[in-house]
Amino acid sequence: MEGRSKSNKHWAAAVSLIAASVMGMGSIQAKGVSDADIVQDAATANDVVSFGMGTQGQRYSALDKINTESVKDLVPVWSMSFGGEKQRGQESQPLIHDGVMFVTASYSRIFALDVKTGKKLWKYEHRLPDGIMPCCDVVNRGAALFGDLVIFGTLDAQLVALNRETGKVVWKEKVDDYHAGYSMTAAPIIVKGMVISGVSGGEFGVIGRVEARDALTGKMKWVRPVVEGHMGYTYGADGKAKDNGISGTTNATWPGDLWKTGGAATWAGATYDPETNLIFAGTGNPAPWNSHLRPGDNLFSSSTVAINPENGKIVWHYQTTPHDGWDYDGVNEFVSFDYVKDGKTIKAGGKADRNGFFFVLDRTNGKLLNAFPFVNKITWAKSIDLKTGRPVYDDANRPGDPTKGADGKKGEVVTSAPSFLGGKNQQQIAYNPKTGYFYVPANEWAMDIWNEPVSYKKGAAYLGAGFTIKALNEDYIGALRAVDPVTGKIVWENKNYAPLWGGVLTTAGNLAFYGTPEGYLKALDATTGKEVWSFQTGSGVVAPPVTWEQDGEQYIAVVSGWGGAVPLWGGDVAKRVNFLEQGGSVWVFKLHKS
Ligand SMILES: [Ca+2]
Ligand SMILES: [Ca+2]
Repeated sequence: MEGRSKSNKHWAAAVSLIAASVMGMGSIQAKGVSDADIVQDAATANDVVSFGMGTQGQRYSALDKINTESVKDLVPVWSMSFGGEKQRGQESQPLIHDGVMFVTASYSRIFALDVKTGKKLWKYEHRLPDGIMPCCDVVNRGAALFGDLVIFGTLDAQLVALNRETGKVVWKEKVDDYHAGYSMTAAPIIVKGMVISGVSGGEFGVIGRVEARDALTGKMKWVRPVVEGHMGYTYGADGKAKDNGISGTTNATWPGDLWKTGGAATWAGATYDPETNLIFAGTGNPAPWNSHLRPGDNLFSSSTVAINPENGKIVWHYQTTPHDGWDYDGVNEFVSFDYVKDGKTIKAGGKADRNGFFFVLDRTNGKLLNAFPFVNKITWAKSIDLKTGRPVYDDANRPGDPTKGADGKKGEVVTSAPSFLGGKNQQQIAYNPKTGYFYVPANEWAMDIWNEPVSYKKGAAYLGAGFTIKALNEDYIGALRAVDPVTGKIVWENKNYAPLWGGVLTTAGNLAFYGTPEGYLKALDATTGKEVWSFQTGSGVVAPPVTWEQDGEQYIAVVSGWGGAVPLWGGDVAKRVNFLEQGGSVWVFKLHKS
């Protein structure tokens, strides 16, 4: 009887959806990717319709046909080149829906490919103007799907929505002025029919913010700046902006006018937790880098900010590096998970911060539950005080004030670890609920850093700092680490010569997949860290792998193409890895026998 009544209910729901679409009522939910598809993405194996393989960002799949035993039979099915002379860093996560892969590439390109054959269905190349100013290579991290649209951000700070079947532009919105240093590299996410996006440009004194637009039309719903002092807005049907409250309290944590060019770029986008109905956006460094110009915490820079999607207001924030002086952007993804301690389950989130500490927060209120180092060397702080939630600074290790230097132009040089490229940077962590571990692509490196005088000039680098990055060890920089969020212990590690720059995928098959700049896609035993499979993709992997099921078979896909921030900013490390070759392709794998 129960089965009968269930199917009746499904039938009724289907009829009402058809009716709604026939009558032009309701949204486009009956066709293409719906809000429900996105909210359930982590639980549905036959598609990947969100960045993070679920908006909570766990990058976990319950698929286990590919496992520690069978993975030896994993072979390539096809590979497709992004072509052209435009290679450079490929940091994109593919999306999979209805047998089609949507994958972005360097220079604001996107491809639609048949997932079983790699056949190109369409390609869109955004026309980029001269004079774009991406700080850290011409990368893109992925698209969002909603209804019949595929939506992505471009290097000239636009959002573009294409018809997923034809690749034709449906809407295009300018987000901001690329002449002022704005660009977009993050994958947008979809929350309740809205496309949620951030901005890049923290090295140019932009204003970090989170925007929500109607995903079907591109029209603004709200904007929330993440630099204290700036007004947020909501937008009515007429498109007119309405004041929605200032973020924070003007000048409470910023001196003078510095908040007007305060940085905190939201360049890595956001995650969304349907259980608490909160958007978690990471924010970048306060601008400029020279911290002596801006005494105070400089909210909401270098933080995780929780935003209510219904009204665009900040519900809580947690600042991982108050008064940052090292370019420790707090943009790294905040991943929702169940934190089980002393028999109690807490709705928590985990974040492997650029500053070298792993933070566990109560995701309902932002309270600190645990914090511990996930790299071997941290110089800027001695620890994170679990009572106050604040770092215990080592004041001697803050780069000096240039006005106190011998010539008034260069502050005291300090050696800081991690380097500003971070204990972890854009390469995404994964959480496996079966092992209870987070998998963190970590890097061990330091930098000599010093401060210099600087003033804001539109479109010019706004750092007030000089630096050089160096390795800490001869034999490795990168290390994939399994960390236990409860004990704060590194359970195992697998070292890598070059710095790791690609995200992680973990599965119920007890595997952790990740790529290396040396070109390998690897699978490790998720419990022990032992390598069980690897494949050479022909160029460095700096992107996160995904998995899904197609016609009963489990597939893995990853993008290959060395680049990103390391070759551009890496100093001694860039020289050390200058043997790595560029590329630009996507690889798809499955078991050759099942
Ligand atoms: Ca799915
Ligand atoms: Ca930065």
